[in-house]
Amino acid sequence: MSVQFKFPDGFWWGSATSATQIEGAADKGGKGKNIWDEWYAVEPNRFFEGVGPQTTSGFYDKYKEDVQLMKQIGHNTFRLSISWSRLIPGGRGEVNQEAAAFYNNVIDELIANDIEPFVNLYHFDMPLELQNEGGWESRAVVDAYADYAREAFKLFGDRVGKWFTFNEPIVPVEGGYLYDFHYPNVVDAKRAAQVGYHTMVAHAKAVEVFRSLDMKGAQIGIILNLTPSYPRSQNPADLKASRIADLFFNRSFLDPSVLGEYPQELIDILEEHGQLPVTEPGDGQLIKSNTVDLLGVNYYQPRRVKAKETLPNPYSPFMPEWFFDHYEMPGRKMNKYRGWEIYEKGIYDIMMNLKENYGNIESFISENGMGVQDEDRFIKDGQIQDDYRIEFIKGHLEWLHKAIEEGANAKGYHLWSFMDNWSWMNAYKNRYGFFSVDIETKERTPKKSADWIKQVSENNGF
Ligand code: BGP
Repeated sequence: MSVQFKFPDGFWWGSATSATQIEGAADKGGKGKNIWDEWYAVEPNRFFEGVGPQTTSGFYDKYKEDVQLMKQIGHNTFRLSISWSRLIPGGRGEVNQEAAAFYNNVIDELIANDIEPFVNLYHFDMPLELQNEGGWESRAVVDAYADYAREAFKLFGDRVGKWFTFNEPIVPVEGGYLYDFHYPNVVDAKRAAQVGYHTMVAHAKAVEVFRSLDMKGAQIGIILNLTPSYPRSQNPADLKASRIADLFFNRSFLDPSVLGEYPQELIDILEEHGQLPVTEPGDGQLIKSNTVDLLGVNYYQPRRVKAKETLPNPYSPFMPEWFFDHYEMPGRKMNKYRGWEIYEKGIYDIMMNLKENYGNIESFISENGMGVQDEDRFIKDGQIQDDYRIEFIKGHLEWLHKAIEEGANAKGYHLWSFMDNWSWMNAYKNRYGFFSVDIETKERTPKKSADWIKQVSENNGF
């Protein structure tokens, strides 16, 4: 078979998941409650078809089977997250030994099957008790997180070589404190800025703890969802709008975690509008001294931006949208199920930006994927024929390949996700997996893309 797009030796082929979305057993094994358990208990109707985080793919009970499936399709790497409220119920204090045993078993099972575990410490899942103390608005929670990270490093650090502090830290800021799609459903930009800032401090503290321990050459990183910002035109007002959107949604985490500093223009905007978060002496140095080794990039869609057509009402509460409007580019390609634009070249633009402006930091695509509704429609010969997903992945891999050829330091590609799973408010609406999962029986069935990725991993290209 001739391989047109060949990837570098040792390229990481795999997929990404998160604890809340795949484990299930939300009230088993001594797990404490997190904000998803609570929100579902309070407002079940906000979740698609009323399905909550108790109903997932059942990885807690089926991880051995899943590791075999990963192996069958050629994964050499796999991302999971640790559930903080499972490992340390309540968020502080004693480790739950049942949870430690569970994660030990999963990690050992992966390694025994030549799949390198990538372990993420936080994927949107604040323990409820800590949320009740103020969540990321509280400085004490930042310290609790650093203690939790220390426990995890000590428990699993002898075997895990790739660690991540956070997945998409901007999402809880947007969802929980700006746009009402995560608990605690606050809409307040100043509080959002505090949450974002404290998350960054928590991240830097965890990196500091990591570097104080003997981690046997392991790397530590962060996973950011980068949405390249494209202006409607090259006129100065559109360019400025696009630059500001980029500051808020990409550079607010990218710059401090990779370069050790917030962009001055972002600080100036927040200061001018009285939105700066509360800081403590020493924070700047902490962030500066604890930049990451490795960057995970989640890429789904770009952001298209134009200058505001009308000035914001000066009496309305401050929002990032004071500075830009979204723009629907005519003719853009869409994933109509998720309502997200598909723009494969975005992956190349991100990688070139990292190369040129972020010291060519070692990176990988830590999530990319296509959520589709009612995939059973596409069953033929007993298999979901998800050619659209194969095309989607190929399109992105081609641009990733080009970036690597031009010197980008990209080491791998993880699909979101290994199997269909519970996707927050959308629950089971959009399916993302290489494997479909029957919600009732938990039976896994490979889609056509599973067979395809096996070939790709074996050939290290396509
Ligand atoms: C990312 C998250 C994942 C996953 C994915 C798909 O933002 O890290 O947890 O859910 O998006 O998005 P959604 O589930 O909203 O369709």
